[in-house]
Amino acid sequence: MLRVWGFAGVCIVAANMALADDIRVDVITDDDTGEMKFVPAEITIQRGDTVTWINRQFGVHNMSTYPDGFPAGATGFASPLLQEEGERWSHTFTVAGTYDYHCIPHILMQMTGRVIVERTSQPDEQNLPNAADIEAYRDQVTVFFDPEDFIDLPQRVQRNLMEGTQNGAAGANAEE
Ligand SMILES: [Cu+2]
Repeated sequence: MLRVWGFAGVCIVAANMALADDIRVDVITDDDTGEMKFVPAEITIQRGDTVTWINRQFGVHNMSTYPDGFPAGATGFASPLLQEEGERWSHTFTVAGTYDYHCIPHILMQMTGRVIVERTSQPDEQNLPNAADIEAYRDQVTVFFDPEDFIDLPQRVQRNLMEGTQNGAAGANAEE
């Protein structure tokens, strides 16, 4: 009887240790429904925390912030492609605010996620993409989509692909 108790105690300690600082988002390809998703799609963490995305089965995915999808003063991210089961990628968040990201190959399947670091951002606190941000994003998207097909992409993606139409800069274009 004592031995059984001792064994159970060890298991509980081990489980708690594994959970500490283990902030995980599963990258899911659901073969039954055809759904591709990040689970959980939204998480709230603290500054300094590291999030690890884990590909749960074979399937080509990545995690990229929209150029206007992270707080000004922070850096966005663009992970390499994950493919094999168990492949993972981590990012450490040091600036509070909202980080909206998506999987570039599955833009059309609305494979999106959000990380909130301590609190959500006000819209005017988000990064105002410059030409270099937009060019880098364009490079990511054109790996999977022809520029002539950009018109079919979700609005937020299109907005981020076009220089000079961002937030404050929109006024200049509105005069056309
Ligand atoms: Cu994907």
